[in-house]
Amino acid sequence: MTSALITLPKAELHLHIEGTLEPELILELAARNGITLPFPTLGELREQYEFADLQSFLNLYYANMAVLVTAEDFADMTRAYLSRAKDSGVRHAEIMFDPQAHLFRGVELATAVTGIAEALASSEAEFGISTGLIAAFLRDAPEASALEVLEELLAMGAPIIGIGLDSAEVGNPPSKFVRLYKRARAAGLRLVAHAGEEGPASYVWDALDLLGAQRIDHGIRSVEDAVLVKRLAKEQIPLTVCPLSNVRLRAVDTLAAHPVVHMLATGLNVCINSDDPAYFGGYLGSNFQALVAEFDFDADTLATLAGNSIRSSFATPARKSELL
Ligand code: ES4
Ligand code: ZN
Repeated sequence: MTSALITLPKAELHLHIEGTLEPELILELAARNGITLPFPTLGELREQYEFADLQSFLNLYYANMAVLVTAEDFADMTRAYLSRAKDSGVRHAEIMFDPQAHLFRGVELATAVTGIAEALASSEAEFGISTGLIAAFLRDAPEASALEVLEELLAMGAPIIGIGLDSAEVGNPPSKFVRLYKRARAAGLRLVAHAGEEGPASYVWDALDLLGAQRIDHGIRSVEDAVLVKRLAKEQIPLTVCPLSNVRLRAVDTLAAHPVVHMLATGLNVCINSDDPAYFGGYLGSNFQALVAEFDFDADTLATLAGNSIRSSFATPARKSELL
């Protein structure tokens, strides 16, 4: 990444903290916690990082979480991300975590929350990155589970700014989570949702109209519906696009075939994000670099993408104007 691209202030708005677990850290944490992994060497583990679709990635992503046991593990993972994000010129990060994925394997909510929150608390001082934490709910689990976990997060005073919806999209439409989003809205939380990654454009409509999502994670399949594109452009709904993720999970055939250029040309509010950077070939800088290499984006386009990320964030107005 050129120094001009690094110094351009950027916000990362679509990032799963569990997706930043690098293979080296996975092995280190496994050793620290006395856990035997199905792929015990770096070489064997790395061989697993070829994905046919979203589900094949999720299988490895959930399996690798087994090494996260103590609050310190969560804090170490989060600090490692912030350090790498800083190298990509990230100045503000809204970080998702999967509370249910930890609960379901017997790790208490408080362990995950305190560990992540501890690292985030020193992020501005240590890395110059302001942060927000978003609890993402598993759409392939029942809504009742999500509601229960949200109540628990609220009761413990977890420092979350919003909720999201992730995991296996197809067959788990936004309509399944109307009560969850209603409850989160009543609690004053911000609302985002994955939609239109592998799922159809109708899921994007439903995330907006049934859930009240303020931001759409991915949203790339929106381009299949011209009426939807018009609406997204008119309302400037932020779409957190993740180019390397889409290539690695085969949501697009090649980067050259990625709709990001078309999305920008139709006036959509697009920003660039790394999603699960330890799994998809790189952090925010690598995503920008890949776009520059493929599409030869000029300085104006890069400034638009970076500016969109800041404007679409939930940072305070003061922080936004500092970064714009
Ligand atoms: C995810 Cl790329 C992606 N899509 C849906 N859910 C996820 N959880 C973590 N990464
Ligand atoms: Zn995602």
